[in-house]
Amino acid sequence: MKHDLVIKGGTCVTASEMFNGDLGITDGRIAALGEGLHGKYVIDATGKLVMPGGIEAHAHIAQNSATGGMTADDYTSGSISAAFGGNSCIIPFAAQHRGMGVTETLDLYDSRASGASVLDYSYHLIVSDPSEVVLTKELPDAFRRGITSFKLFMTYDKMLVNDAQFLDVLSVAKEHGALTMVHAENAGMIKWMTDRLLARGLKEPKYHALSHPALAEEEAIHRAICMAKLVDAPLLIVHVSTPEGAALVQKARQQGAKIYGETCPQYLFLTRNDMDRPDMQGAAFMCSPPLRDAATQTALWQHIQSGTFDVVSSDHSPYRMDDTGKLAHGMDAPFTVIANGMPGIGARLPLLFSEGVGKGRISLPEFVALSSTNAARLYGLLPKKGTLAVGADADIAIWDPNKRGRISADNQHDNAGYSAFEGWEVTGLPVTVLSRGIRVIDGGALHAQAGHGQFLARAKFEHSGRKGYLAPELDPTQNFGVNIAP
Ligand code: DUC
Ligand code: ZN
Ligand code: ZN
Repeated sequence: MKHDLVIKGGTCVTASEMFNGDLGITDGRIAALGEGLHGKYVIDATGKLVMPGGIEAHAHIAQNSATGGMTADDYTSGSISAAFGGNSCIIPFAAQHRGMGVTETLDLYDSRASGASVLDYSYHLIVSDPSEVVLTKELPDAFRRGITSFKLFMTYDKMLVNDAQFLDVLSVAKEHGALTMVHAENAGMIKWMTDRLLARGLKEPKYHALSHPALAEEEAIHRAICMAKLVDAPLLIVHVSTPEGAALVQKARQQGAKIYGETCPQYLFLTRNDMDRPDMQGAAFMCSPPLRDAATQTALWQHIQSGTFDVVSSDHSPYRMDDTGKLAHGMDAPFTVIANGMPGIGARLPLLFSEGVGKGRISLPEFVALSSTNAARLYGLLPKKGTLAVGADADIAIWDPNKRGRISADNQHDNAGYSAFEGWEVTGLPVTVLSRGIRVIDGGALHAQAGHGQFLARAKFEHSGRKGYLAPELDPTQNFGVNIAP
Protein backbone atom coordinates (compact mmCIF):
# COMPACT_ATOMS: atom_id res chain seq x y z
CA MET A 1 0.00 0.00 0.00
CA LYS A 2 1.19 3.49 -0.80
CA HIS A 3 0.55 6.03 1.94
CA ASP A 4 -0.02 9.69 1.23
CA LEU A 5 3.10 10.43 3.26
CA VAL A 6 5.74 8.39 5.02
CA ILE A 7 8.09 9.70 7.69
CA LYS A 8 11.14 7.50 7.34
CA GLY A 9 14.02 6.52 9.55
CA GLY A 10 13.28 8.63 12.60
CA THR A 11 13.19 7.74 16.26
CA CYS A 12 9.54 7.70 17.24
CA VAL A 13 8.77 8.76 20.80
CA THR A 14 5.52 8.33 22.68
CA ALA A 15 4.74 8.91 26.34
CA SER A 16 5.61 5.30 27.05
CA GLU A 17 8.31 4.22 24.60
CA MET A 18 10.82 4.94 21.86
CA PHE A 19 11.31 2.90 18.71
CA ASN A 20 12.92 3.24 15.31
CA GLY A 21 10.56 2.93 12.41
CA ASP A 22 8.55 4.50 9.63
CA LEU A 23 5.22 6.17 10.08
CA GLY A 24 2.68 5.98 7.27
CA ILE A 25 0.01 8.66 6.94
CA THR A 26 -3.16 8.31 4.88
CA ASP A 27 -6.16 10.65 4.83
CA GLY A 28 -4.67 12.77 7.60
CA ARG A 29 -4.32 9.94 10.06
CA ILE A 30 -1.58 7.57 11.10
CA ALA A 31 -2.28 4.42 9.10
CA ALA A 32 0.80 2.35 9.87
CA LEU A 33 3.88 2.13 12.06
CA GLY A 34 6.47 -0.21 10.63
CA GLU A 35 9.49 -0.74 8.45
CA GLY A 36 9.96 -0.20 4.73
CA LEU A 37 6.70 1.76 4.31
CA HIS A 38 6.01 3.42 0.95
CA GLY A 39 4.48 6.80 0.36
CA LYS A 40 3.72 9.28 -2.43
CA TYR A 41 5.75 11.73 -0.39
CA VAL A 42 8.55 10.90 2.00
CA ILE A 43 10.09 12.89 4.81
CA ASP A 44 13.55 11.64 5.72
CA ALA A 45 13.71 11.86 9.52
CA THR A 46 17.07 10.16 9.94
CA GLY A 47 18.70 11.49 13.10
CA LYS A 48 15.46 13.21 14.12
CA LEU A 49 12.82 12.60 16.75
CA VAL A 50 9.26 11.95 15.61
CA MET A 51 6.83 12.88 18.37
CA PRO A 52 3.18 13.77 18.83
CA GLY A 53 2.84 17.49 18.29
CA GLY A 54 2.57 19.50 21.46
CA ILE A 55 -0.85 20.29 22.84
CA GLU A 56 -0.81 23.76 24.35
CA ALA A 57 -3.56 23.50 26.92
CA HIS A 58 -3.20 26.83 28.70
CA ALA A 59 -3.15 29.94 26.54
CA HIS A 60 -5.11 33.18 26.41
CA ILE A 61 -5.87 34.07 22.82
CA ALA A 62 -8.36 36.62 21.52
CA GLN A 63 -9.52 36.90 25.11
CA ASN A 64 -10.88 39.95 26.88
CA SER A 65 -9.43 40.32 30.34
CA ALA A 66 -11.73 41.24 33.22
CA THR A 67 -10.30 44.76 33.05
CA GLY A 68 -11.33 45.13 29.42
CA GLY A 69 -7.98 44.65 27.66
CA MET A 70 -7.62 42.28 24.74
CA THR A 71 -4.74 39.86 24.29
CA ALA A 72 -2.30 40.79 21.54
CA ASP A 73 -2.75 37.47 19.76
CA ASP A 74 -5.75 36.30 17.84
CA TYR A 75 -6.29 32.72 16.72
CA THR A 76 -4.13 33.24 13.66
CA SER A 77 -1.03 34.69 15.30
CA GLY A 78 -1.43 32.59 18.45
CA SER A 79 -1.73 29.34 16.55
CA ILE A 80 1.14 30.24 14.22
CA SER A 81 3.42 30.95 17.16
CA ALA A 82 2.32 27.68 18.78
CA ALA A 83 3.07 25.77 15.58
CA PHE A 84 6.56 27.24 15.21
CA GLY A 85 7.13 26.07 18.78
CA GLY A 86 6.28 22.43 18.01
CA ASN A 87 2.57 22.37 18.85
CA SER A 88 -0.13 20.86 16.68
CA CYS A 89 -3.16 21.67 18.81
CA ILE A 90 -4.21 24.48 21.17
CA ILE A 91 -6.81 24.80 23.92
CA PRO A 92 -7.13 28.48 24.92
CA PHE A 93 -9.91 29.88 27.10
CA ALA A 94 -13.37 31.23 26.38
CA ALA A 95 -14.08 33.65 29.22
CA GLN A 96 -17.58 34.18 30.56
CA HIS A 97 -17.66 37.63 32.12
CA ARG A 98 -20.46 38.49 34.52
CA GLY A 99 -23.62 39.35 32.68
CA MET A 100 -22.75 37.04 29.81
CA GLY A 101 -24.34 33.68 29.25
CA VAL A 102 -22.24 30.62 28.64
CA THR A 103 -23.76 29.90 25.25
CA GLU A 104 -23.24 33.53 24.25
CA THR A 105 -19.62 33.24 25.39
CA LEU A 106 -18.97 30.11 23.37
CA ASP A 107 -20.65 31.60 20.30
CA LEU A 108 -18.39 34.65 20.63
CA TYR A 109 -15.24 32.55 20.81
CA ASP A 110 -16.43 30.39 17.92
CA SER A 111 -16.69 33.56 15.85
CA ARG A 112 -13.17 34.57 16.89
CA ALA A 113 -11.56 31.20 16.21
CA SER A 114 -13.51 29.92 13.22
CA GLY A 115 -11.48 30.27 10.03
CA ALA A 116 -8.58 31.85 11.90
CA SER A 117 -6.44 29.09 13.39
CA VAL A 118 -3.74 27.11 11.60
CA LEU A 119 -4.04 24.38 14.24
CA ASP A 120 -6.97 22.39 15.57
CA TYR A 121 -8.39 24.01 18.68
CA SER A 122 -10.89 23.88 21.47
CA TYR A 123 -11.51 26.11 24.51
CA HIS A 124 -11.79 25.66 28.22
CA LEU A 125 -14.75 27.62 29.51
CA ILE A 126 -13.99 30.16 32.24
CA VAL A 127 -17.06 30.34 34.48
CA SER A 128 -17.40 33.57 36.46
CA ASP A 129 -21.16 33.59 36.94
CA PRO A 130 -22.51 30.15 37.88
CA SER A 131 -26.16 31.17 38.05
CA GLU A 132 -28.96 28.65 38.25
CA VAL A 133 -29.47 28.65 34.49
CA VAL A 134 -25.74 28.25 33.92
CA LEU A 135 -25.56 25.29 36.29
CA THR A 136 -28.68 23.51 35.14
CA LYS A 137 -28.76 24.30 31.44
CA GLU A 138 -25.80 26.14 29.98
CA LEU A 139 -22.97 24.04 31.41
CA PRO A 140 -24.65 20.80 30.31
CA ASP A 141 -25.20 22.39 26.88
CA ALA A 142 -21.53 23.42 26.75
CA PHE A 143 -20.58 19.88 27.62
CA ARG A 144 -22.75 18.53 24.80
CA ARG A 145 -20.97 20.95 22.49
CA GLY A 146 -17.67 19.26 23.34
CA ILE A 147 -16.43 21.77 25.90
CA THR A 148 -15.46 19.37 28.65
CA SER A 149 -13.26 21.53 30.91
CA PHE A 150 -14.29 24.51 33.03
CA LYS A 151 -11.95 26.98 34.76
CA LEU A 152 -12.75 28.81 37.98
CA PHE A 153 -10.96 31.67 39.71
CA MET A 154 -10.53 32.02 43.47
CA THR A 155 -9.24 35.57 43.07
CA TYR A 156 -9.96 38.70 40.96
CA ASP A 157 -13.12 40.49 42.11
CA LYS A 158 -14.67 40.33 38.65
CA MET A 159 -14.00 36.64 38.11
CA LEU A 160 -13.93 34.83 41.43
CA VAL A 161 -16.52 32.37 42.63
CA ASN A 162 -17.22 31.69 46.29
CA ASP A 163 -16.72 28.29 47.86
CA ALA A 164 -20.36 27.21 47.55
CA GLN A 165 -20.38 28.18 43.87
CA PHE A 166 -17.11 26.30 43.44
CA LEU A 167 -18.77 23.16 44.86
CA ASP A 168 -21.77 23.64 42.56
CA VAL A 169 -19.57 23.78 39.46
CA LEU A 170 -17.47 20.81 40.62
CA SER A 171 -20.70 18.82 41.10
CA VAL A 172 -22.11 19.67 37.66
CA ALA A 173 -18.74 18.93 36.06
CA LYS A 174 -18.58 15.60 37.85
CA GLU A 175 -22.07 14.67 36.74
CA HIS A 176 -21.22 15.27 33.08
CA GLY A 177 -17.64 14.03 33.08
CA ALA A 178 -16.00 17.45 32.74
CA LEU A 179 -12.73 18.46 34.35
CA THR A 180 -12.69 21.58 36.52
CA MET A 181 -9.54 23.70 36.51
CA VAL A 182 -8.75 26.34 39.09
CA HIS A 183 -6.68 29.47 39.49
CA ALA A 184 -5.94 29.03 43.19
CA GLU A 185 -4.89 32.15 45.07
CA ASN A 186 -6.50 33.61 48.20
CA ALA A 187 -8.22 36.86 47.21
CA GLY A 188 -8.23 38.36 50.71
CA MET A 189 -4.53 37.83 51.26
CA ILE A 190 -3.75 39.45 47.92
CA LYS A 191 -5.99 42.42 48.69
CA TRP A 192 -4.46 42.88 52.16
CA MET A 193 -0.90 42.79 50.81
CA THR A 194 -1.80 45.08 47.91
CA ASP A 195 -3.40 47.68 50.19
CA ARG A 196 -0.32 47.76 52.43
CA LEU A 197 2.10 48.06 49.52
CA LEU A 198 0.12 50.86 47.86
CA ALA A 199 -0.30 52.70 51.17
CA ARG A 200 3.50 52.89 51.29
CA GLY A 201 3.71 54.13 47.70
CA LEU A 202 5.16 50.82 46.50
CA LYS A 203 3.41 50.56 43.16
CA GLU A 204 6.11 49.55 40.62
CA PRO A 205 5.62 46.26 38.74
CA LYS A 206 8.04 44.31 40.96
CA TYR A 207 5.73 44.79 43.95
CA HIS A 208 3.14 42.71 42.16
CA ALA A 209 5.33 39.73 43.17
CA LEU A 210 4.98 40.65 46.84
CA SER A 211 1.26 41.31 46.58
CA HIS A 212 0.62 37.66 45.68
CA PRO A 213 2.45 35.81 48.47
CA ALA A 214 3.24 32.12 48.19
CA LEU A 215 0.98 31.52 51.20
CA ALA A 216 -1.98 32.83 49.19
CA GLU A 217 -1.42 30.05 46.69
CA GLU A 218 -0.82 27.42 49.35
CA GLU A 219 -4.03 28.31 51.20
CA ALA A 220 -6.17 28.36 48.07
CA ILE A 221 -4.78 25.11 46.69
CA HIS A 222 -5.46 23.44 50.02
CA ARG A 223 -9.02 24.77 50.03
CA ALA A 224 -9.62 23.83 46.41
CA ILE A 225 -8.38 20.29 46.99
CA CYS A 226 -10.60 19.93 50.06
CA MET A 227 -13.61 21.07 48.04
CA ALA A 228 -12.81 18.61 45.24
CA LYS A 229 -12.44 15.84 47.79
CA LEU A 230 -15.74 16.72 49.45
CA VAL A 231 -17.63 16.04 46.23
CA ASP A 232 -15.07 13.55 44.90
CA ALA A 233 -14.75 15.49 41.66
CA PRO A 234 -11.66 15.76 39.47
CA LEU A 235 -9.78 19.05 39.71
CA LEU A 236 -6.70 20.36 37.94
CA ILE A 237 -4.70 23.07 39.69
CA VAL A 238 -3.32 25.29 36.94
CA HIS A 239 -0.06 27.26 37.00
CA VAL A 240 1.25 25.93 40.33
CA SER A 241 4.10 28.25 41.28
CA THR A 242 5.15 27.20 44.78
CA PRO A 243 6.75 24.12 46.36
CA GLU A 244 4.06 24.20 49.05
CA GLY A 245 1.28 24.15 46.47
CA ALA A 246 2.98 21.35 44.55
CA ALA A 247 3.38 19.33 47.75
CA LEU A 248 -0.37 19.61 48.37
CA VAL A 249 -1.08 18.30 44.87
CA GLN A 250 1.41 15.49 45.42
CA LYS A 251 -0.13 14.50 48.74
CA ALA A 252 -3.67 14.48 47.35
CA ARG A 253 -2.56 12.32 44.44
CA GLN A 254 -0.86 9.88 46.79
CA GLN A 255 -4.16 9.63 48.68
CA GLY A 256 -5.91 8.69 45.43
CA ALA A 257 -7.88 11.93 45.09
CA LYS A 258 -8.65 13.02 41.53
CA ILE A 259 -6.26 15.96 41.67
CA TYR A 260 -4.09 16.98 38.73
CA GLY A 261 -1.37 19.61 38.44
CA GLU A 262 0.12 22.00 35.93
CA THR A 263 3.15 24.25 36.11
CA CYS A 264 4.63 26.65 33.57
CA PRO A 265 8.07 27.53 32.15
CA GLN A 266 8.12 30.97 33.81
CA TYR A 267 8.20 29.34 37.25
CA LEU A 268 11.03 27.05 36.15
CA PHE A 269 13.22 29.59 34.38
CA LEU A 270 12.52 33.08 35.76
CA THR A 271 12.48 34.66 39.21
CA ARG A 272 10.97 37.75 40.77
CA ASN A 273 14.37 39.43 40.33
CA ASP A 274 13.53 39.58 36.63
CA MET A 275 10.86 42.12 37.58
CA ASP A 276 13.33 44.43 39.26
CA ARG A 277 13.94 46.68 36.26
CA PRO A 278 13.73 50.42 35.82
CA ASP A 279 10.81 52.36 34.39
CA MET A 280 8.00 49.96 33.55
CA GLN A 281 10.19 47.19 32.14
CA GLY A 282 9.38 44.89 35.03
CA ALA A 283 5.78 44.83 33.78
CA ALA A 284 6.89 42.47 31.00
CA PHE A 285 7.42 39.80 33.66
CA MET A 286 4.17 40.33 35.57
CA CYS A 287 2.03 37.25 35.73
CA SER A 288 -0.27 35.64 38.27
CA PRO A 289 0.70 33.76 40.27
CA PRO A 290 3.92 35.76 40.16
CA LEU A 291 7.50 34.68 39.57
CA ARG A 292 9.16 33.30 42.72
CA ASP A 293 12.81 32.40 43.42
CA ALA A 294 15.61 29.96 42.57
CA ALA A 295 14.74 27.51 45.36
CA THR A 296 11.22 27.31 43.93
CA GLN A 297 12.61 26.44 40.51
CA THR A 298 14.59 23.53 41.97
CA ALA A 299 11.58 22.25 43.91
CA LEU A 300 9.25 22.48 40.90
CA TRP A 301 11.70 20.50 38.76
CA GLN A 302 11.75 17.84 41.46
CA HIS A 303 7.97 17.73 41.35
CA ILE A 304 8.09 17.34 37.58
CA GLN A 305 10.49 14.43 38.02
CA SER A 306 8.38 12.76 40.69
CA GLY A 307 5.15 13.01 38.72
CA THR A 308 3.27 15.73 40.60
CA PHE A 309 2.61 17.63 37.39
CA ASP A 310 0.67 16.20 34.50
CA VAL A 311 1.29 19.12 32.18
CA VAL A 312 3.73 21.96 31.65
CA SER A 313 1.81 24.69 29.83
CA SER A 314 2.84 28.14 28.71
CA ASP A 315 -0.01 30.23 30.19
CA HIS A 316 0.61 32.39 27.10
CA SER A 317 -1.01 35.73 27.95
CA PRO A 318 0.34 38.21 25.43
CA TYR A 319 0.07 41.92 26.13
CA ARG A 320 2.28 44.37 24.30
CA MET A 321 4.54 46.75 26.21
CA ASP A 322 2.61 49.72 24.85
CA ASP A 323 -0.68 51.49 25.34
CA THR A 324 -2.59 48.62 23.74
CA GLY A 325 -1.39 46.30 26.49
CA LYS A 326 0.67 46.56 29.64
CA LEU A 327 1.05 50.34 29.47
CA ALA A 328 -2.60 51.17 28.79
CA HIS A 329 -2.76 53.17 32.03
CA GLY A 330 0.49 55.05 31.50
CA MET A 331 4.02 54.93 32.80
CA ASP A 332 3.07 55.73 36.39
CA ALA A 333 0.31 53.18 36.74
CA PRO A 334 0.30 51.00 39.86
CA PHE A 335 0.84 47.27 39.39
CA THR A 336 -2.85 46.66 40.18
CA VAL A 337 -4.01 47.97 36.79
CA ILE A 338 -1.29 46.43 34.61
CA ALA A 339 -2.41 43.42 32.56
CA ASN A 340 -1.16 40.16 33.96
CA GLY A 341 0.67 37.57 31.94
CA MET A 342 3.48 37.04 29.51
CA PRO A 343 3.85 35.44 26.08
CA GLY A 344 5.45 32.00 25.76
CA ILE A 345 3.42 29.71 23.51
CA GLY A 346 6.34 29.34 21.08
CA ALA A 347 9.03 29.01 23.73
CA ARG A 348 7.41 26.39 25.99
CA LEU A 349 8.57 23.26 24.19
CA PRO A 350 12.08 24.37 23.12
CA LEU A 351 12.76 25.40 26.73
CA LEU A 352 11.31 22.22 28.20
CA PHE A 353 13.22 20.09 25.71
CA SER A 354 16.55 21.86 26.10
CA GLU A 355 16.47 22.36 29.86
CA GLY A 356 14.53 19.18 30.59
CA VAL A 357 15.66 16.46 28.16
CA GLY A 358 18.94 18.12 27.20
CA LYS A 359 20.05 18.56 30.78
CA GLY A 360 19.00 15.08 31.85
CA ARG A 361 16.13 16.19 34.08
CA ILE A 362 13.42 14.30 32.18
CA SER A 363 13.40 11.51 29.61
CA LEU A 364 12.07 11.86 26.07
CA PRO A 365 8.86 9.91 26.88
CA GLU A 366 8.35 12.18 29.89
CA PHE A 367 8.74 15.17 27.59
CA VAL A 368 6.02 13.76 25.32
CA ALA A 369 3.76 13.07 28.31
CA LEU A 370 4.18 16.55 29.78
CA SER A 371 3.90 18.37 26.47
CA SER A 372 1.18 16.42 24.71
CA THR A 373 -0.18 13.05 25.85
CA ASN A 374 -1.29 13.99 29.35
CA ALA A 375 -3.10 17.06 28.06
CA ALA A 376 -4.85 14.88 25.48
CA ARG A 377 -5.91 12.48 28.22
CA LEU A 378 -7.07 15.17 30.66
CA TYR A 379 -8.97 17.17 28.08
CA GLY A 380 -10.73 14.38 26.21
CA LEU A 381 -8.60 14.26 23.07
CA LEU A 382 -6.86 10.90 23.41
CA PRO A 383 -6.40 8.81 21.23
CA LYS A 384 -7.27 11.25 18.42
CA LYS A 385 -4.48 13.60 19.49
CA GLY A 386 -1.42 13.29 21.70
CA THR A 387 0.04 9.98 20.61
CA LEU A 388 1.54 8.06 17.71
CA ALA A 389 -0.95 5.26 17.17
CA VAL A 390 -2.75 3.79 14.18
CA GLY A 391 -5.96 5.77 13.76
CA ALA A 392 -4.72 8.90 15.52
CA ASP A 393 -4.65 12.20 13.69
CA ALA A 394 -1.25 12.70 12.06
CA ASP A 395 -0.43 15.63 14.36
CA ILE A 396 3.31 15.22 14.47
CA ALA A 397 6.34 17.29 15.39
CA ILE A 398 9.71 16.26 14.01
CA TRP A 399 12.51 17.58 16.18
CA ASP A 400 16.21 17.95 15.46
CA PRO A 401 17.67 17.23 18.89
CA ASN A 402 20.96 18.92 17.98
CA LYS A 403 19.68 22.10 16.37
CA ARG A 404 20.69 25.14 18.36
CA GLY A 405 18.78 28.37 18.65
CA ARG A 406 18.29 31.45 20.74
CA ILE A 407 14.87 32.53 21.92
CA SER A 408 14.07 36.05 20.85
CA ALA A 409 10.95 38.10 20.20
CA ASP A 410 12.07 38.06 16.54
CA ASN A 411 11.60 34.31 16.18
CA GLN A 412 8.47 33.73 18.28
CA HIS A 413 5.94 34.79 15.60
CA ASP A 414 3.48 36.13 18.16
CA ASN A 415 2.17 39.66 18.51
CA ALA A 416 3.49 40.44 21.99
CA GLY A 417 6.55 42.29 20.73
CA TYR A 418 8.82 40.85 23.40
CA SER A 419 9.84 37.54 24.91
CA ALA A 420 10.29 37.03 28.63
CA PHE A 421 12.84 34.38 27.67
CA GLU A 422 14.85 36.67 25.38
CA GLY A 423 18.39 35.36 24.89
CA TRP A 424 17.86 31.84 26.26
CA GLU A 425 20.05 29.42 24.28
CA VAL A 426 18.34 26.15 23.44
CA THR A 427 19.51 22.89 21.89
CA GLY A 428 16.80 20.88 20.19
CA LEU A 429 14.12 22.47 18.04
CA PRO A 430 11.10 21.37 16.01
CA VAL A 431 11.83 21.41 12.28
CA THR A 432 8.55 20.09 10.86
CA VAL A 433 5.04 20.20 12.29
CA LEU A 434 2.16 18.33 10.69
CA SER A 435 -1.51 18.80 11.46
CA ARG A 436 -3.70 15.96 10.22
CA GLY A 437 -0.86 15.09 7.85
CA ILE A 438 -0.63 18.61 6.38
CA ARG A 439 2.66 20.47 6.69
CA VAL A 440 2.11 23.49 8.91
CA ILE A 441 5.76 24.28 9.61
CA ASP A 442 8.71 23.07 7.53
CA GLY A 443 12.11 24.49 6.72
CA GLY A 444 11.57 27.43 9.03
CA ALA A 445 8.46 28.58 7.16
CA LEU A 446 4.71 28.48 7.62
CA HIS A 447 2.88 26.42 5.00
CA ALA A 448 -0.71 26.19 6.30
CA GLN A 449 -3.42 28.77 5.88
CA ALA A 450 -5.52 30.35 8.58
CA GLY A 451 -8.64 28.22 8.72
CA HIS A 452 -6.85 24.91 8.36
CA GLY A 453 -7.43 24.41 12.09
CA GLN A 454 -10.79 22.93 13.05
CA PHE A 455 -12.81 23.07 16.25
CA LEU A 456 -12.44 19.91 18.32
CA ALA A 457 -15.47 18.66 20.20
CA ARG A 458 -13.79 16.94 23.12
CA ALA A 459 -14.84 13.77 24.92
CA LYS A 460 -15.50 13.45 28.60
CA PHE A 461 -12.65 13.12 31.04
CA GLU A 462 -11.81 9.60 32.20
CA HIS A 463 -10.08 9.52 35.54
CA SER A 464 -9.83 5.80 35.98
CA GLY A 465 -7.04 4.64 38.23
CA ARG A 466 -7.85 7.05 41.06
CA LYS A 467 -9.80 5.54 43.90
CA GLY A 468 -11.27 8.93 44.77
CA TYR A 469 -12.46 10.08 48.15
CA LEU A 470 -15.71 9.58 50.03
CA ALA A 471 -16.26 12.09 52.82
CA PRO A 472 -17.96 10.35 55.75
CA GLU A 473 -20.65 13.03 55.81
CA LEU A 474 -21.59 12.08 52.24
CA ASP A 475 -21.38 8.36 52.80
CA PRO A 476 -24.89 6.91 53.39
CA THR A 477 -23.38 4.13 55.52
CA GLN A 478 -22.09 6.77 57.92
CA ASN A 479 -24.43 9.77 57.52
CA PHE A 480 -27.75 8.37 58.75
CA GLY A 481 -28.51 7.16 55.24
CA VAL A 482 -28.79 10.58 53.62
CA ASN A 483 -28.17 10.59 49.86
CA ILE A 484 -26.55 13.95 49.08
CA ALA A 485 -23.38 13.07 47.19
CA PRO A 486 -23.35 14.52 43.66
N1 DUC B 1 -4.32 33.57 35.23
C1 DUC B 1 -3.96 32.92 34.15
O1 DUC B 1 -4.19 31.73 34.03
N2 DUC B 1 -3.35 33.59 33.17
C2 DUC B 1 -3.08 34.95 33.18
C3 DUC B 1 -3.44 35.65 34.41
C4 DUC B 1 -4.11 34.84 35.42
O2 DUC B 1 -4.48 35.32 36.46
ZN1 ZN C 1 -4.99 31.83 36.21
ZN1 ZN D 1 -3.70 31.56 32.25
